[in-house]
Amino acid sequence: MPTLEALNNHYATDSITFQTGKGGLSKCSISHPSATAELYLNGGHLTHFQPRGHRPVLWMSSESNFEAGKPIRGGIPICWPWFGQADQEDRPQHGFARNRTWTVTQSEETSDHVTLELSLESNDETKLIWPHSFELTLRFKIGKQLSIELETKNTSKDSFKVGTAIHTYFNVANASEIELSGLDQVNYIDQLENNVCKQQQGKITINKEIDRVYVDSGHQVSIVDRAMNRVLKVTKSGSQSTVVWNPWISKATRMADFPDDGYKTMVCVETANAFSDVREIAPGDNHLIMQTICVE
Ligand code: TA6
Repeated sequence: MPTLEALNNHYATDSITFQTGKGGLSKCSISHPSATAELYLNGGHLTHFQPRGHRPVLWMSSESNFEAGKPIRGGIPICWPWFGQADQEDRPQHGFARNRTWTVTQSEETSDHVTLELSLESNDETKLIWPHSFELTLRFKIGKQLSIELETKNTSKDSFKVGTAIHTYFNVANASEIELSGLDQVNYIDQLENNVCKQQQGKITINKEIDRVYVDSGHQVSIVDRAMNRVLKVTKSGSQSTVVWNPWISKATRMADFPDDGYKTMVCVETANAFSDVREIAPGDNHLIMQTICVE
């Protein structure tokens, strides 16, 4: 694990610095004329994004763990190489990429944005959890808008299948007052009703727990937040499944790293390769999945 001095010598710019963050974890702080942001190397986890002149775009839990090897609650967890429960008891939900320390490989600054690239490669430890060789590259482009790209390269001799979610927690004024548009008439799997398949009728509103995987959908999703006087536009590529989640009251109280009233000010809209949208990657091939967030 490189020291902060080494990270700053190699990758600091006028707007990018590396510091000790919460829990003593290494973090990258970005303060650019176009936006501010924060990213923890634990999980390659973006915990803050705020374009100049706007309120923070990402929701963060005040009760989150900040401990190496544990997922951070809020921001943008990277769920990989599976979405949801693993097929084996002793494997972590949503894969292990969000629990590993990533390596910074590139940084760049221009007048309108900064880019940061991190990597995660297979090793003996990861192979005990998931017996494949891989190279993951995570690219952030941070400016007036935010894009997150995850590239999976199969460096094995055999094909493998990956499930993924760019599991973004959005900050909203009041979850019960927002509307999500863009998924009208799209089929979804309701994870709260034994994964029964339903069809979305009109805009999505939230007044109870919601946990849905919209399938066969490359659509843009707009989070209309009138109370905050903004629309968050979520577009994507490399994904045909979109997850929408809010734990609401009882699930929020059951999560130790989630404040009891946290459900009121967040909604997850996740760009995924989930369920039938998992991707098979042949030896030497790669798969790119990307989410872009614009604030209007
Ligand atoms: O966002 C969909 C989901 O699979 C929900 O079912 C909920 O479990 C959420 O992810 C959070 O999962 P986590 O493992 O981060 O607690």
